[in-house]
Amino acid sequence: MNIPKSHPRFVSLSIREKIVKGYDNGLVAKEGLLAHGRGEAFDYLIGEKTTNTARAAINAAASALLSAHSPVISVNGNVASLCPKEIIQLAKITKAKIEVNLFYYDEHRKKSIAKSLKKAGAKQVLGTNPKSYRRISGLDSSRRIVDRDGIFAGDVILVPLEDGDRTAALKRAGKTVITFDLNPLSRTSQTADITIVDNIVRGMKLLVSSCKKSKRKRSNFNNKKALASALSEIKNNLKRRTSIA
Ligand code: PTJ
Repeated sequence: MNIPKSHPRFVSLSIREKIVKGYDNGLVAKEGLLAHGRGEAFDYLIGEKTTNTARAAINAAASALLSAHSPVISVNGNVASLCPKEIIQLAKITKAKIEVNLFYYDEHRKKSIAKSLKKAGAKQVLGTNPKSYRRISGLDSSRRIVDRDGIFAGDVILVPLEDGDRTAALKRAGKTVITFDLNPLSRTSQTADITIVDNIVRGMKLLVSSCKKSKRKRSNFNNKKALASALSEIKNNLKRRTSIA
């Protein structure tokens, strides 16, 4: 659909079109369309802009990625459709590996995602070679299958738009977990070490520029405090916009 730039919801509708295109191109799962709708609702609540709390989380994530020994960016269908360019830029700056890892398991979709990322400039995309498959213990979903040279061996893992089970399993495996999740109440948000409560479309761009500026410095980021602050930002935003809140 050709959305006129003058439309008041142009940005949100354009992002929606990216997901629909990703679905049409075989990258996004049907369920990914629903997940996107949930994200849209939370984006509305935070005011469709990057909050101060999200900026602090982005800077902490940049430090963690730059200090990592073996960072990995986990990519699913929604992420591949929404920000392919930024995934590749981030991987380059942080020397991170890119791995396709799906919740709704589908070998064909995995390969399509890897192909699309390579087309966008990725040199190597892990996660499609069965000989390299390893299992993360304590996880029943297909997300337990990871690449020996990627998530399995990694120490700092960026898992955007993730489900809570795997975040917990990755933590149990001793990894530092960074996520993008617009819902500060989700299990992933609550379980990760660093939760960026922002739309990945905005946040990934900022994460890339923060990595460009950042030095490897320790950050004393506290995720529980940041999530409480994200909820306050939602409350304050609602108060500003309504007289009944
Ligand atoms: O491609 P697959 O098979 O790996 O499936 C990917 C989805 C996203 C469908 C799968 O991981 C899933 O079902 O995720 P959930 O459990 O719905 O969680 C996705 C979370 O991401 C939700 O809390 C949404 O609010 C949030 N979210 C959705 N869109 C965005 C987002 N967060 C940041 N930016 C977005 N654009």
